[in-house]
Amino acid sequence: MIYKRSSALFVEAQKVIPGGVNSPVRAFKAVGGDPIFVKEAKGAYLYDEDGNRLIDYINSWGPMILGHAHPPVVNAVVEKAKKGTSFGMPTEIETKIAELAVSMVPNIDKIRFVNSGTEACMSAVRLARGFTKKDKIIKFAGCYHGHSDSFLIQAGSGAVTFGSPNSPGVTEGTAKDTLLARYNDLENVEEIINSNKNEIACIIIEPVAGNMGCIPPVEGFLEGLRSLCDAHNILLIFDEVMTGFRLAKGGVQELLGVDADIVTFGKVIGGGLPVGAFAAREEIMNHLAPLGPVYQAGTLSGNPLAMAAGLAMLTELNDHSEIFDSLAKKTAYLHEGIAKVLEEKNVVHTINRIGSMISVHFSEKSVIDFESAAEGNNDTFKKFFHGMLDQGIYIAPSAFETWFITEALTYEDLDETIKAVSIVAEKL
Ligand code: KE4
Repeated sequence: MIYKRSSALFVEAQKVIPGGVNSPVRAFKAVGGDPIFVKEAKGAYLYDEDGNRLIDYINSWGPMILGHAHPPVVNAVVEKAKKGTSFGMPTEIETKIAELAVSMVPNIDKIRFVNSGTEACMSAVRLARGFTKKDKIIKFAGCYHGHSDSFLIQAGSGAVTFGSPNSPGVTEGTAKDTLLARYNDLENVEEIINSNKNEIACIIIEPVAGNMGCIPPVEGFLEGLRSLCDAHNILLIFDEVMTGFRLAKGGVQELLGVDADIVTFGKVIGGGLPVGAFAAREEIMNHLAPLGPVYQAGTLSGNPLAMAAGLAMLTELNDHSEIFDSLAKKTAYLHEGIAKVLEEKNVVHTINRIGSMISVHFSEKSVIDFESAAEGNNDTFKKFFHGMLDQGIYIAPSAFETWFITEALTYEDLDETIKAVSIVAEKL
C-alpha cells in the first residue's frame, strides 16, 4: 500500500495542528509511521487519500456501528441541516431522542445531552458529588473516561498509549480526590472504601473496559461493586460511552444484569456527530440546573443536527435489535478465525471478546487488568498493526484499544481479514 499523499498531508497538518492531529491516538505514536488521512468512507470501508481501500475495525472509535455514511443517518442530517443547525433554544427532536434513549436503557428516567463522552463523564461525577455531598471518586487503572482532570490519573486509551498516564496540568488538589483501583479486583476496591469511609461519592467504571484493549468484567465483579455501593451510600457510574447501544440495546446493564445509578453515553448515541449524554433515575437527575444546584451547561448541547443523527441511529437499533446478535456472531467468527491462524503459526497471543468488541494481545497470560494488558509484546503489536495495514485492514493503532465491529462487515470481509492475519503472522 502506498501512503504518499497521507504523509504529505501529515507534514502540512503538523505546521498548524499540534502533532498534526486533533486527538493524540490518531498520530500513530504507539505504532510508528505516519497516520492515514481518510478521504471518504462507506459501509465497512475507508478510502484514504492515496486511493487505498481499507476494511475499518475502528469505525471512528465506535460510532459507526451500522457502517459509514449509513443512509438513514445521512438523510436525517441533510434534511435537518436545511432547516438550521443550532438555535440554543429547546427543540422537539431533543425530547424525541431523550424519550427513545430512556425507553431503551434500564434504570434511567431522565437524560441530559452534551457534546462528548468526556463532558458526559465529567458532568456525571459532578452530579454524583453534588447528590452525595462527598468529594472522592474511585476510578480504575487503565480505564479512560475522557480528558477531564479528575480522570487523567493512570487513564487508558491515548493517555496510556502516549506513555504519560498522569498528565502534567492535573493539580495535586485534583488528583487527591481520585482514588485508583485495580480492574477486576473487588478486594482492592473494598480496601480503598474502608480507608476512605464516608468520603467517596462514586465509583466510575467502564463496565466492559475498552481502553486497555477489550477487558470484560470477571464473574461477580460488577455485582460486587453494586453491593459495595449499596452498603456505603456510593453511586455506581457505568461509563457506557463505548458499550452503550453497542453491546445491547440497553448496554451492559441489560447484557450483564447489573444496575448502575448513573450511566454515561457517547459515540453510537450521536450516530457520528458530537453527542454525549448522562442519565439516571429522576431523584438524581433533578439535582441538575436549572431544577437543582448542580451546574452543567453547553452551547451546542442537544443541537438539532446532532440530535437528528443520534435519533436516526437509535431508531435503527431499536427497530432492528437483531443487529446486536448479528454483530456478536460476526465478532465470534472473527475471533475463531484469527485464533486458528495465530495458533497454526505458533504466535503467542490471547484474544478478549464480548459482543462486538474484541482485542488481540500478544501475551500468553490472560489480560484482565491494566497490568496484564501492559505486559503484551508491543513490538509484535507494531509489526501486526503495520502488516495488517499493508494488507488493507485498519485496526486500532494501539495495543490499548479495542476493535469495534460494524454491522456493515460481510463474512467475506471477515474472511479477508483472517487471511490477512495468516499472512502477517508469518513475519511476527
Ligand atoms: P470523548 O470525549 O472522546 O467523546 O469520550 C471520552 C471517553 C469516555 N469514556 C470511554 C469509555 C471512552 O472510550 C472515551 C473515548 N474513547 C477513545 C477511544 N478509546 C476516543 C478516541 C480518542 O481519544 O481519539
